[in-house]
Formats: sequence, structure tokens, C-alpha cells
Amino acid sequence: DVKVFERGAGIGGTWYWNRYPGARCDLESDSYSLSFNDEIEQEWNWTERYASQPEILRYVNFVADKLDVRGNIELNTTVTGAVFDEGTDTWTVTTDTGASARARYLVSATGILSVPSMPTFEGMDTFAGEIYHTGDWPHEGVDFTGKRVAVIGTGSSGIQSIPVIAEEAASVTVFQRTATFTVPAANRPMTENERKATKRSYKQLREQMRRSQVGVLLEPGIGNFADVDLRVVRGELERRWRGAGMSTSMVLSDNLRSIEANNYTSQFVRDKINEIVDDPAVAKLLEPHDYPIGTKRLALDTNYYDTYNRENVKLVSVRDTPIERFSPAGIVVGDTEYEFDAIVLATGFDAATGALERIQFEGVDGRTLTDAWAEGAKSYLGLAVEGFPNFFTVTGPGCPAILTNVIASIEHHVEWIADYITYMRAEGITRFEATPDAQAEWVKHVADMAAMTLYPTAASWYMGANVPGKPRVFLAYIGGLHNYRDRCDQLAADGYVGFAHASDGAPLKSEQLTVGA
Ligand code: N01
Repeated sequence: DVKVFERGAGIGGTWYWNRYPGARCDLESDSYSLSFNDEIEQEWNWTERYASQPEILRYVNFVADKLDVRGNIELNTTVTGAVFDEGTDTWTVTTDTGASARARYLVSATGILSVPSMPTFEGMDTFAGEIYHTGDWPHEGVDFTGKRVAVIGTGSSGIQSIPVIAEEAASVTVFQRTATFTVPAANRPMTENERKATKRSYKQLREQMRRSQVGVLLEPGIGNFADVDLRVVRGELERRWRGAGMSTSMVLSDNLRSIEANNYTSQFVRDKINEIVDDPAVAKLLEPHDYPIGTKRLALDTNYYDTYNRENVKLVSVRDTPIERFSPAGIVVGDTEYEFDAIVLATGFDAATGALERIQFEGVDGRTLTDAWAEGAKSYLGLAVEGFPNFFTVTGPGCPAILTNVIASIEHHVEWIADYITYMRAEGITRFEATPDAQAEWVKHVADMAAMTLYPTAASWYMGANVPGKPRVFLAYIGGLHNYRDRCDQLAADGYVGFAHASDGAPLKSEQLTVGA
């Protein structure tokens, strides 16, 4: 018996909200899709190598209809609070519509990148034109024809939207604080033969994905920097640049552990930028130098660097001289006022913890999740939080999801949670809770693993570094989906090691609850 509350007027989460021009997935369509239902796999036809946002949203709706789950979902409903009652081992959930629900289990599926990070520039409310955020794009679309458009932010969302907006707008001015590494997506239509071949091999493909480091099949590295002939590395980088997507930065096996290896790969991309961009001064500004390649999410683009060769596109670096304020006419940087009709904020998200911390969760003794995470998010396996019994977090902080094909991680979590609930019902358990020791050990393990890599050297959203005041904690387990799955399976087989159980709650009819669709 499942009740789902969803803030949106429709389902789809990320793919419901992020409707900015050029939005598409950076993992291949046949990998970035659900694996648990043969009929869905066989009936759905992906049209492009990397699916666009509208196509993924159509897919989500196709799945919901196929599985007939819409009846369980209450749309247009924002969960505001959830309080655990120790007398009955139940959660009571409250919402902004007045609807509420009581349930034995509470499952958050509120997403990793679901709360747009809104900058607070002085004078924002005085700007006479329109302001849009890529993560909350108007559903009716935006017509930029003839408009002077500013884009602030050059992460994946900026990198995808800038080339498309530039084709339509009179002019585009990009305000870049940190140059991002991006590689060509080499997107193209899928052929009927490719679709047939994938459908025939889905079973093996999915199994390989589950047993992989990142939940998707990428080309392996060819060796460590110290051991390989650099002419071979260069040749392989050139080959992968033409269409290997995420694998492009992984030619050197130690790319995320050795700064020498990483420098080599980073320089290859910088050389490419200089080959593509006509104006050497613009190319110089576009060269990323602030972090090792791969320690922030690698972007996949379509014509991003080429776009800076267009007459109507201008790049303004705000690295050394930040945006001072918005004015009625536009944006002021230093002594210059730039005038615009519209400003696009591609400024990212309050990732991983943002959506959860906006709900007033009260666990044991009335302690809130915000208090529990005041010094940084802590969780056991990214699935449960000490002090918050009967509460599961799908893709919670400390699980591998951020660094993987998120669909593969979500499927693992959902299956594991369902198995655990089945186990508890069979055992007559009415309450589970992560133990303090298990959580502390996991948090330390996640941090130790991250410290073995270059990841913590980047001021990334993986570290919470993009949100002013957010504690800097590496929010993902880098040990790989395969190892994580093994660990979760083993502790389940051993009787759910690391969880405390009790069996004294009052019996409930309604037992499961999910927030987020
Ligand atoms: O957000 P981001 P995003 N003044 O945080 C800049 C996924 N995704 O929405 O780096 C000036 O990466 C900020 O600058 P800096 C993917 O996982 C996937 O682009 O903080 N600039 C940065 O350039 C991705 O990693 C897909 O110095 C300011 C940008 O805004 C994640 O979502 C597509 C600023 C934010 O970049 C987030 O990507 C899109 C300020 N005050 C997204 N504040 C695909 O599947 C922020 N910035 C392809």
C-alpha cells in the first residue's frame, strides 16, 4: 500500500523541471533506462543516442501508464514535514495542501539535483527583463528570437543550453566564473538495427551495468600514466574525443588518482579548445585550470566550443571580477553595464541534501534532520540515517548514485528497500534504525575512499562547495556500484548488519510511503 506525494503537476522529476533548450541526458539512452520490466524494454524505442528531455519525459509517462501507478501519486503536493512517533513506530507526513498521511515506512525519492541554487545578486528584483533558471524552466517554453540574452553559469546546464539559445537569440553573453571541461557528445539518431541489437542483448547489458563501477558500460583505461606510451595515449584520446562520451577522460586508468595523469588528459582538452576556438583570447578564457578533469562532472556537449566562434556570442569572465549586481537594464561587472532582455541562471542545484533539508523531518526525541546534518550529511549506506527510524533515502548522501548512472543506483536502492521491508514484515519487526557505530564507520569509509582520489581537490557540488555556507563533505561513495551492491547484499544476508530492530509498534494497515515521483 503505497502513497506518493509529488511537488510537480506531473511526474518525471529532473526531466519534468529541466526543460531548458538543449536539455538531454549525458548517458546513452539504452543505459539510462529502467531494467526491471521486459515489456517496457522491448516496447519503447529510443530515437537518439543521447535522449532529449522531452523524449525522457515521454518515456517516464509511458512507464507510469504501463505499470498503472498514477492512482498512487498525489501531484501538486509539497511535503512540508514528517514526524516519527515512537509509540506506534510510524511517520506522519504533512503537506502544503493539508493532505497528510501516516505510514510505517517513509521513503524519500526527492532527487539529488532537484532544488535549484538561486544566486542572490543585489538588484535582482530590479531587472526589467525576464529571469529564468535552467532547473525550473517555463513549461510553455521561451522564445528568445531577437532577444539579448545573458547566461550565468557554465556547468552542464549552461554548456547544453548556450549553443541552442545562440541559434535563436540576437545575442548571447556568457558569464563564466569557472571554465568547465566538456567533450563532444557525438549525439546522433539511433538506427533500427541498433535498437534491435540492444533489445536482443538487454539482459546481458543490464547485468554488466549492475556489475560495473559506475552503472554504465564505459571504455576501460589503457594503463597508468607511468606505464604507457604517451603517443598511444594521445591516439586513444583523439579516438575517444570523436564520440566516446564519458570514457574520453578515462584513457589513463589513474586519471582520478594521479595528478600527472590528470594533467595530461586536462591538457589534451585544453589543446582541443585552442584548435576549435578561433579567437586565442576567448580560447584562453575557456581553458579549464581550476580543477582536475573528472573531479567535477564531465559535461557532454553539442557544438559548445564552436559556439564561441559565432558573431552573436560573447564570453565574459567573472572569475577575477565577479558580477557586482543586477540593474534594471542588465548586469554590472566592474565598470561595465551589460544590457539584456533576458537572463538565464544556469547556476546549478543545492545537491544531494537540498530537497531533504527543506522538509522538517523530526526523528527520535524530536531531533530534526537539519540538526543531524549541521556539520555535513551523515548516513548509513546513503540509505538510512541514525535517529530517523523507518526512514529510507533513495540516492541519499554517501551512496554511489552521484557518480553512477543514477537509474542503476535508484533501481538497486528500490529493490534493496523492498526486500528489507519484506524481511521486516516476515520477522514481525516494526522498527529499524541505523546504529550510530555503523553510520560512523560508513561515513569514515566514504571519506577515506574519497581522500584516495583527486575528487576532494575540486570545489564541486559533489563537495557541497557550490552552495554558500554548506558544510564541505564529499557526498558520494566512490567504491563503485558493484562493490556497493555486494556490501548491501552481504549485510542483508547476515540479518541487516548495522541496523537495530524492534517489534513493539502497533500494527498498521498502511505500511509504505514514498515522497517524490
Ligand atoms: O550546475 P553546476 P548545472 N556567479 O553546479 C556558476 C547534472 N546535469 O546545472 O563553478 C557566477 O554544474 C558555477 O560557477 P562555479 C550534472 O550532474 C546533467 O550545470 O561555482 N557563476 C557553475 O559554472 C551536473 O554536474 C546534465 O565557479 C555562478 C554553474 O553556475 C549537475 O546537473 C545536464 C554563480 C553551475 O554549474 C549540475 O549542473 C545538466 C555566481 N554567483 C545538468 N553561482 C546532463 O545529463 C553559480 N555559478 C547532460
